[in-house]
Amino acid sequence: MHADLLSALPQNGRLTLGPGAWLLAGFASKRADELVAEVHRIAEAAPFRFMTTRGGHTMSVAMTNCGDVGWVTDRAGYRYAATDPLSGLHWPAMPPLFRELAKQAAAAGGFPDFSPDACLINRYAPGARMSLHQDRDERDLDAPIVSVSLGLPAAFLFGGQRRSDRPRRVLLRSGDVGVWGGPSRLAFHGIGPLPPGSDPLCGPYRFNLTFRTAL
Ligand code: MD6
Ligand code: FE
Repeated sequence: MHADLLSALPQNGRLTLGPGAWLLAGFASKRADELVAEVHRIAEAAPFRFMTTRGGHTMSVAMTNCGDVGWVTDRAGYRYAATDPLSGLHWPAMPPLFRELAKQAAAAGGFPDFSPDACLINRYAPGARMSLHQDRDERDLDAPIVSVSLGLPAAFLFGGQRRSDRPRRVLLRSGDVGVWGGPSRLAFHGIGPLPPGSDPLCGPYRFNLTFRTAL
């Protein structure tokens, strides 16, 4: 692991990443096994797949979705879609546990009225990464994003409002939950290449659930 990672965060502590952006350490730990079981159930109906960007680049992170709409990308660009382009069927429903956890985390981060309609599920294998980006495909940018990490640890890169702002690095561990809104809602962020490892719950993977109000 890189020496500059902030890894001294106490279990159940909270770290302020920026104005309106919090990391709640271990917030989801107690339910992690149930969350992972739900991920596997969702992936039976809507399998993980490697999507393509508008520029024709295949992403290294495999993705699926649950909820009323799901985030998709292909040669036409990024958007939210009510159906899975692989099957033409609606995305699997958001499990009640997902919704409850996301609402509780948002409330703990100061956003008491969060009502997510979309959950993007990312699966990282060793070497998979997500380059710096902003989440700006949602209609209501006043709503926060809640992000749940499961499985192998990864380096979260948290930058500023400009792509050129040098990001800080924070270690995301299984059970950590990010709550992210207000002035930080459009901050650039990404995930560094996943180091190899074996997690008792997720084996060779890291899963990330990001809850949004998209519609
Ligand atoms: C990930 N997360 O953790 C990717 N976006 O795998 C994100 O891109 C993200 O964690 C917005 C807010 C929180 C996030
Ligand atoms: Fe993001």
